[in-house]
Amino acid sequence: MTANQIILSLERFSILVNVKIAVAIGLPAVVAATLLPILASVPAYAANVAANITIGAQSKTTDAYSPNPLKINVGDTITWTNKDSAPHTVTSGSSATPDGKFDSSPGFRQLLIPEGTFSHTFEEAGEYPYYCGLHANMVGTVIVAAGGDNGGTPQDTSITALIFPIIVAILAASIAAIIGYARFARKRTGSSGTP
Ligand SMILES: [Cu+2]
Repeated sequence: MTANQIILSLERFSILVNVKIAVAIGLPAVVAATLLPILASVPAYAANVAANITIGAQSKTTDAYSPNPLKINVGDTITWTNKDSAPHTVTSGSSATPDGKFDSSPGFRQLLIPEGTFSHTFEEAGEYPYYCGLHANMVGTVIVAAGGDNGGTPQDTSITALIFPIIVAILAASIAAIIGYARFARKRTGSSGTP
């Protein structure tokens, strides 16, 4: 091996090491950036949450609506579907007294018929009791968290939700590449300086 060949192989080794360093830093950064919003549950996602009025609901109480309680985040929309064969309502309030926050059937003009749906978006955190205007024994609660994981509610996986991790991943990969290149460039200057 000539001196030039040794230097060349050292340089190749140096590139290899720096690529490994870049991958070692970049890969966990990409994984972390992808998992971060899932773990932190960024509250900006407007999730669509499905709920049902269950079969035989009129003879039920806290199990008439499912899931119950329904835990969501601010900005989420719940859509109730009447899976029962009888008409019902989704009316906010307690003790059979409406509080006017939401109602599938104001004045009982439009009942939730079988397979009928009613949607409501929750813009404020808090607990929202509701009941059926026809069968006051049917009761449920929506619990809206100010932000973050409220447990059990699937988050939106649309492209909007992916933008943040993608930006973080690109930034992390760029930083890793710059660090890797800087180390390589320094070693290269050092090896050419000493014959
Ligand atoms: Cu009912």
